Amino acid sequence: MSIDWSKLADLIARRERFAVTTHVRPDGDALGSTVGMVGYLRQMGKDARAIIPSQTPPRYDFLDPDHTLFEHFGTKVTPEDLVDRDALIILDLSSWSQMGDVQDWARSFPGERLIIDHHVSQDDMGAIVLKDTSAEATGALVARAIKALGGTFTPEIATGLLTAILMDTGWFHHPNTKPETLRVAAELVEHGAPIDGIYRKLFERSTLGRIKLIGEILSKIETTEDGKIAYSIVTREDFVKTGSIPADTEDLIDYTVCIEGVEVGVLLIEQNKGGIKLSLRSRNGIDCSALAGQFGGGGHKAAAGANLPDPMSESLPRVLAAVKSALKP
Ligand SMILES: [Mn+2]
Repeated sequence: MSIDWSKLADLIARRERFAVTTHVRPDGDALGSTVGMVGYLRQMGKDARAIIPSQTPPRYDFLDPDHTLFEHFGTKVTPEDLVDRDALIILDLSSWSQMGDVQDWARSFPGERLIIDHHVSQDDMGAIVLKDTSAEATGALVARAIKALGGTFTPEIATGLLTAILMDTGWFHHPNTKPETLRVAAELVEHGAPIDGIYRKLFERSTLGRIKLIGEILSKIETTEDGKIAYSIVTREDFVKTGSIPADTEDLIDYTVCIEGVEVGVLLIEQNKGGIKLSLRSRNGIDCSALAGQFGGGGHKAAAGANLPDPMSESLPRVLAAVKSALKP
């Protein structure tokens, strides 16, 4: 699938003051693609601001070393501060619910909206939609857009976009990794993205709390259905006991599918505000996006998630029942 980027070029030509936003609990692709898009808009002489709906996880602070780029909606920036924006670019999401606290402002935004995304699930968000569900990362789409429109990869832009691609491909081991992924990554490295530095920043700066949280999750993993389903849970008590925070759970779902024979991995995380964050991973073709959809969530075929309103005691059996029926031929 290749996207016609002229709609993005037209929007950039028509508008001057951009807000770029992404999803709640932003990951490497969300933040990295935001760095790339804001960098490109500024390169085009535009006024561009990065509006992030949740606090930036500390492990990604290298993407904004001076703390001048990411503006946290609700604390650092309010809707009143954004009345001059005339275009909104939405990255790495296609459903209102993924916008968190930004949702109300974005819904009533009077200017033009444009979405760049690779997720399957989709709401009608009244936007120009530039989507490729076969793309490995939104950051890869932003990289292709910048190339197509004749922009330049600065070291900052290259670092953001490479981080996006690395995280959404699992550092090139997920099946979404294609020859083209490696080519664009090589180009980003040539333009100053430090792949070794990015690795150290992301994976060799764990807090003791996160490492202890990994221990909790591993010690609680169970399998069922002849080892085809592996699941674990994180309770609020686990955060307190280990000294970790909810952002420390990123990627820990991956341990569930490390076990031989597991086809679906499930992780349920109690949220501080109440309710449960569900993460799903699959091997052998089970559709996680459809499974998450049963709970009002979405995502990709091999990786998806949802927010569940009910407590662990009700949510866990309900999710496991849904996964079991998805396994049935
Ligand atoms: Mn993504």
